[in-house]
Amino acid sequence: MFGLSLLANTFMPIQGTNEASNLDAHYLFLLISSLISFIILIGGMTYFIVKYKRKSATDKTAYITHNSFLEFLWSFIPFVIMMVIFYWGKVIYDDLRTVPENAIEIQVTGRQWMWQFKYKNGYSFGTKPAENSDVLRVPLNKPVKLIMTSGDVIHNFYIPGFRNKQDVVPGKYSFVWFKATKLGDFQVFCTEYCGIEHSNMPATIRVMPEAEYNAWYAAFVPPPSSGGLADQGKELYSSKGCVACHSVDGKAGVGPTYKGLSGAKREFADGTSAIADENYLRESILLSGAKIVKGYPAAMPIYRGQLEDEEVSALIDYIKSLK
Ligand code: HEC
Ligand SMILES: [Cu+2]
Repeated sequence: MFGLSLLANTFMPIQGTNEASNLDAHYLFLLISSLISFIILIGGMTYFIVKYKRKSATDKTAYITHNSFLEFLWSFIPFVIMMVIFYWGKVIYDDLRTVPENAIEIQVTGRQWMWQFKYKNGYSFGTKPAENSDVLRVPLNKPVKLIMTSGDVIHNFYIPGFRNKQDVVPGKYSFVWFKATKLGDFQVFCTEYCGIEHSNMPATIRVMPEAEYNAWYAAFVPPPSSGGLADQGKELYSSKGCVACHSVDGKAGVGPTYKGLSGAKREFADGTSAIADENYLRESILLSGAKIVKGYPAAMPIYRGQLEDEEVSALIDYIKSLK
């Protein structure tokens, strides 16, 4: 496997994560096994065409109907190869979809035609020069989770160096996670055609030594008026009236408490249940009627159209901070 990934590294973009090396090895295995099958198949066919060409009108070939052993072999061997490819792919896929617990979370919003990033400490920037343009700083060897949504159409967040790619869809959250294993700058592309300036919305991810990153992160002090993401959420919790029905200390009010809500299993009046992840919280806030928590009245107002995307993200971050 290691040899394969090393070989791939000679003609593929630099491998910035372990996942990138694993994916490359898998890709090369696919490529080489296809190539070998191709040579055996086409080579064999050509050989037989020449060897058993009908040489005269009376020339007759042997009357052969089948060969069970050969037929078994050419079914079973490809089957085994396919299962190896499948299982190997599943292991890599599971890895890409399972975010480590301690991942640093950063909010990402795709817009026509730029990316906006927001850190937990409240630091935010866009990729267009006009508005405080910056690079996305991340520490080396630490898992990072990007929680992504779109302010308009579907975009796609692709980091070739990490082999990580995910649609960014308006109205819901999607994510990518990575643990960068190489220092340096990595390019991000939008890979979902999103309008006339589609090719003009790149971003850069800068992988820094951990200490350097931590110093940079700690140096940012949010203006007193805004605070970090969760602080903004806390502010909205009062100003938007959530406080009237939701407690943050575990006591039930008109609605359930926020304490311990994030990640918990929720049961609904119609007998179904779900885990309170970001998409669930978002739906609960914007379209409260969609799922009614068991034991509570359908009393929550609909906030769709009342809250900006950024405000929803801040509220969710606040709820997540209430362990
Ligand atoms: C008038 C009272 C009321 C207000 C105001 C209100 N809610 Fe609710 N909320 C409820 C009730 C009742 C439920 C449970 C029934 C349901 O699921 O709709 C609920 C459910 C929720 C849930 C799902 C909770 C769970 O345990 O699964 C979330 C998240 C939520 N509200 C967020 C908010 C936010 C954020 C605001 C402010 C922007 C807000 N609510 C304002 C009454 C309210
Ligand atoms: Cu785009």
